[in-house]
Formats: sequence, structure tokens, C-alpha cells
Amino acid sequence: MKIEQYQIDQHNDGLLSSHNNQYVYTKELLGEQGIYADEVVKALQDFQVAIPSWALGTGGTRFGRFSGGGEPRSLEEKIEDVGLLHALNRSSGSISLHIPWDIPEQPKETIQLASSLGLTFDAVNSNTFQDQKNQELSYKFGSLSHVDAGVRKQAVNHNIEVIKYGEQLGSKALSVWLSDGSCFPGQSSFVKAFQYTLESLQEIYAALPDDWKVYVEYKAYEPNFYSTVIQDWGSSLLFCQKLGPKADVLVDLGHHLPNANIEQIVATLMMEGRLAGFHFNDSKYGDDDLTVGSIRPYMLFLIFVELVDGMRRANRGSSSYAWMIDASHNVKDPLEDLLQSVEAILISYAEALLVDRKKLEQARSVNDVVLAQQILQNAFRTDVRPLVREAMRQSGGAIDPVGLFRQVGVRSELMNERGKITVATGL
Ligand SMILES: [Mn+2]
Repeated sequence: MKIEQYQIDQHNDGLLSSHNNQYVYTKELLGEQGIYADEVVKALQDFQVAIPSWALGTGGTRFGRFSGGGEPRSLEEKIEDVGLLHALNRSSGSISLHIPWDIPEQPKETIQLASSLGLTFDAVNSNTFQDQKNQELSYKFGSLSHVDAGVRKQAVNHNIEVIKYGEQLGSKALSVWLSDGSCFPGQSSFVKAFQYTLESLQEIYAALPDDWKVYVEYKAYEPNFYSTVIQDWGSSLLFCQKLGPKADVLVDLGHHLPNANIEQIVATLMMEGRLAGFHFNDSKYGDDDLTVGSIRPYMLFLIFVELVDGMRRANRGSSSYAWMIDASHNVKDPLEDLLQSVEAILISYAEALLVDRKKLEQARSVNDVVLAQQILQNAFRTDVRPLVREAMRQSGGAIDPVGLFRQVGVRSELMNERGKITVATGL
């Protein structure tokens, strides 16, 4: 299924007058504060969020999974789904593949399909957290950190194979998330596990093409519940520093211990020039993988305040980082959830762009705590949705992506095409 431009135009025509009123009002409001709405809109248009190939089907937990209908059955259908999202919001212009769930058997055709929908390929993700059919050695007790050199070699080779697949599609980075760790005290040596992992990562690093990066993702716990080899940003940064300049830290919002100050972690990583990018999601308790911005939108905003600061300090545009959603949709339509997530990301980014940095610096320099808080909250409490809608509209997308998704009956059309009982490959 494809959404045609005339459908988007018709939809926008119906909403245009009300949208214009809101946009003009917002523009004037910001103008009084010396902020150019057009510049914010331009920055929003440039901000692209990659969609992971494993987030297009219904997610589940270890207790069960309640599949929706019309889920993508192949890599091609996954790319088509991302194409639908991108047509609607013009902000989801790339797809991140997971190997071996989505092996491109015919890379030329795959690239052709993607580019016909305006999509490129983001980082490729390896998988050594589960065993695949016919796999020789098991990852039950780890992969890159395993005590057996044979298992480590197998895991290293898998990562190198993933790089090769990525090269065929024009990806420029490998994302590594390891579940390696231990479930009980005494089970493994922290030091040996670290050193084995480092040696394995060094082999993978050596196989990276010149213009590639490796993103090292950390996670505090789960599936291992006593220790995890790459448990936090510090361990991740340590690995990256030992590996070299092509290794950067990937922050997944759900991978911290409760109440961690993620915005401070972001600031520190950017100060060191080692932030690769983000896996966006939201959570109430642990790695809940909920819709971005659904639980803690203020935290997301504070993170974006640091991201904007860091990008300006480094004089780097948003396109030089990897922004990706890593979420699971257990009770929502996955595509609607992804549209909501991208919108939430852009809203937080827009709010962060409104922060009066000069005033904030002045307030900080005289320890005016009240004013500093007020400056941040003024930006956070500004309704920036008209700016986000305007950015999508100007890029050729819909003013109300979820509304149009429902209006044209995307899900029922996909169910007609693919069937009511389909299960996307993935988690
Ligand atoms: Mn992740």
C-alpha cells in the first residue's frame, strides 16, 4: 500500500485554515521573544529519526504476544511500512536493519525499493543475544565475552558478516548491544569478561570500513540479572576509548537504573565527543520500551536541551548523529505508535530550541536558581505543536499524520493485502 500525495494534500487542505491560525499565533508569540519560528521549523525538517525493522510488528513480553493484523511478513513489507510513515510525517527517512531477522537477499532490489520511498539505511544491528537455528555454538553463557574462544570467534564473525550486509545497503555504522553478563555471583570473572569483550570488539573494529563507525550500547540489567558486561555509559565509554575514534556510545533511554540523570550523561558524552546517538523510548519502571514521551516528557525535553547545547558546541548538525526509535508496541498499532513517537521527539527538540541560552547563562552566573528553572520551563510549556505540524506540512507530509493514517484506513488495507494473522519477524 502507498499513500499518494493527493491524499495528503486533500487532508492538509481540510486542516489548513485552523492550522494557519495556530501557526501564525505561535510565530508571533515567539517573535516577541526574539525567536524566529521559521528557523525552528527548518531545524525540525532536518531532523530525521530512523525506524528499526523490528518495531513494525506487535511487540510482546515473556508472557505473551497479541499480534495485530497486517504485520509485515518480509523485509520488503517492512520497508514499505517505513515508507508509509515517511510519507505521512517526512521525518522517518531511514530504516535500521537487524541481522539475522532481516537479511537483504537481493541488496540491489532492496536499495531500489527503499530509495523509491525516499529511504536510506541507518545503522545495522547484530544479534548475539539469542541462538539462531542451526547455529553451531550457543550464546547461553555469553558471546563476545564467552570463556570459550570458539564462541567468541563465532560472535565476532557474525558481527563482521553484519558489516558486510550493511555495506551492500549503504549503511555507515554497526550497532552492538550485548546481553553478556551473569545471573549469579561467582558465575563469571568481571575482569576476564571485560578483557574478552574488548579483544572481540577490537577484531570487529579492525573489520570496519574507513568511513564506518561502531556504536556501543549499554544496558544496566536484563536478560542477565546479576551483572552485565557493558552495564553503563562509563563502561561503554571505556570500551570506545580503548577501541579508537570510530567507536562511540549509544544511549538507549530505557537502559539505565531508576532515576539516572540521563541528560547529564548526554552532556558528558557530548563534551567528550563520544555520543553516537540515541535509541528513543519511554518507561515507567525498567526497559519498558513504551512510546517516546508518553511517561516522562519533561525528561525528554531536558535531554534535548543538552543535545542542542552539545550540537552547538561541537558545531555539528543533527544529521551527524544516529537518532533511532527502539520501542515495542504491545497494545497499540505499531505504525500509529511510531508516528506518535516521532512527533514526541520533534516536540521535545522544538521546545529545546526555544530555550533562551543567553539568559540561562546569565542566571547561572549569578546563581539565580529560580530564573534558571523558569527559563527552561517557559520553553517546555510553550505549545510547539504548530511548529512541528508546519515542518511536516512544508516537507510534503501530513498536518495530522495519525489522523490521516486512520482516515485512509491504512491498517485495514494492510490486513486486506497481508492477511489478518501475520507475525512480523523479530522479538
Ligand atoms: Mn536499544
